Amino acid sequence: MATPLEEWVEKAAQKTKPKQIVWCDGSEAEAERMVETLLAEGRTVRLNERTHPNCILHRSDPSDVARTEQITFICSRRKEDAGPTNNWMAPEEAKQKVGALFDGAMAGRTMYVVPYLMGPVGSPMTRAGVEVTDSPYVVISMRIMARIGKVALDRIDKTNEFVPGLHSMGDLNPSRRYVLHFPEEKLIWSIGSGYGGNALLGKKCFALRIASWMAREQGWMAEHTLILGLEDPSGKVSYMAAAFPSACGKTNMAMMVSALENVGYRVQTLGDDIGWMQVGSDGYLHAINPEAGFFGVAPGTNEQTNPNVMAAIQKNTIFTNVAMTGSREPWWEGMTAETPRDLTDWQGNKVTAGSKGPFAHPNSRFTVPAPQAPRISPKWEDPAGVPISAIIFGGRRARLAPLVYESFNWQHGVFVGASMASETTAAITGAVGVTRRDPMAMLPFCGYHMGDYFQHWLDMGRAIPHPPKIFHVNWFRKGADGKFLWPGFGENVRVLKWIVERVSGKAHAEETPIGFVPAKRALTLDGLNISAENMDQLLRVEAADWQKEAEEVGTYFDKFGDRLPKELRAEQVHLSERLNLVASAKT
Ligand code: OXD
Ligand code: MN
Repeated sequence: MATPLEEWVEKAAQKTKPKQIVWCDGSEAEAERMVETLLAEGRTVRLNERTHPNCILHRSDPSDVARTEQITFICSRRKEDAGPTNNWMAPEEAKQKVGALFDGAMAGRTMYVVPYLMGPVGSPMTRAGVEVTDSPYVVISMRIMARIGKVALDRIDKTNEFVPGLHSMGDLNPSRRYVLHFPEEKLIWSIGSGYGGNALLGKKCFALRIASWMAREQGWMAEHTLILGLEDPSGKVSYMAAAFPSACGKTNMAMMVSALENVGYRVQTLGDDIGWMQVGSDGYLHAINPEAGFFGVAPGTNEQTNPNVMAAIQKNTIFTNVAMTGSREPWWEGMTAETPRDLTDWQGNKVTAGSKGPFAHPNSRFTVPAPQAPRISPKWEDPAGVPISAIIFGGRRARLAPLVYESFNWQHGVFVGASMASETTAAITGAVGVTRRDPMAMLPFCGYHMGDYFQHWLDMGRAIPHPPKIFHVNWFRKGADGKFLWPGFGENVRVLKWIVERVSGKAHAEETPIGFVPAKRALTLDGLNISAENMDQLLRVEAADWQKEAEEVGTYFDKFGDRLPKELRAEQVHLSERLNLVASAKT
């Protein structure tokens, strides 16, 4: 008798009509065959075997270079369950409309069946998925980003539980491109794109949108967070999860080379994009990284900003849409001060004297196995996960937010996350510096009504006997001269040190209307050349600016109607009141 998995694959094949079906085992030999296929297709080249062994460069279709939020839908039965922050399509309509595009979509192509695990083998937090796809690029990318093949099949055979995902490149026409999630069925359909976040269905589609829905049903959390450990001089490691919007430096922070290494503070990497968290038997919130690799943005990455990732991507790495030097090495803007001569751009064209950059696509990527990170934590695959002491929210705020502040308690911390915002960069939209609210960095990834998501956070707080403390950081505050006040990167460890010392009750802080900021001299600044004036500006809380912010947050919250938890409205009102008190004390 056919298993549920075999039946589902059979049905997918009847619809898409591939010429053959290949079940993937995840082996090296299989990956090599996929690479050969890609090379023959002409959009992929091998890189320099001596400097970059087992590395390839894949050039995607020029219309298919980024995650596309406009064509991403939550197809819940009731529209209100998708909420005001998601696109919604009725499940029957979606099945009809997009089902028609899948009809015969794989004719003449091979259908690859990729069973995969999100999470370490043997962890109770791990979940299984199966992606069928007609893209060999997707197969080899999934092989890095998830645990694929026999380990996953073994688990599915035992449990018959898996999240099915149907993917086809379709005809790559943007007007026939859709990424659909059916949360009640726990099903994903994606057609018309081969790009990471749209096509590697284990990542954003499963591990965030579908998983966030599952997590609410099952009492856990699926979040857009990096996970890192900070080792102190005694060897004790404290673990933290940090949620920042895309392009705010999660990969750099997760792989940071600490500026305080010489005094015994080292950063260990566990994950750079997604954290699944559950209350452990010890009463702490435990996190696993469901992924097995890093799919990072290449431009701007260099020996100064992220030496660890530069070391990691020397072998076994898939580069997508980067430029290539004359000696077949990958290159992107920001890697070196000078643009190399004899460069080929991300579309495969020779760069000539008149060519205009950027030569690597601004969203070009590396896909690298996590164990290649030089400081990968010995616990990164621990089935029990790691206990989280601090959750950190953050964004890009040129003016408003101090370098770091601590929320008063869990409920206030949820308010801090819910009201989080980041200024857009030129790379994201035309309008630079526009503040976009991005609650918990989940705006494009929460698979259900955001008001219910806030409620789930509040409920989780009550369910965790030893909840993490919640902080907010801002590496991007600027002075009057328009320059960043804080050097960032490896120096950020100074802030992490303060956070850990707050958790253990050792560090001093000053109470402000928005939360606790470091007291004078509470941050370790030894060896850092920064003026007292800059430090003052970095930690300043301007009541008038924050009053405006509180009002804007109030208006933003109106969007969630009666699904906004009343506790969050109360937090917003209390913030205004505290700010008023400070203002009236001054006059
Ligand atoms: C990502 C994103 O690719 O958040 O991780 O867009
Ligand atoms: Mn991300």
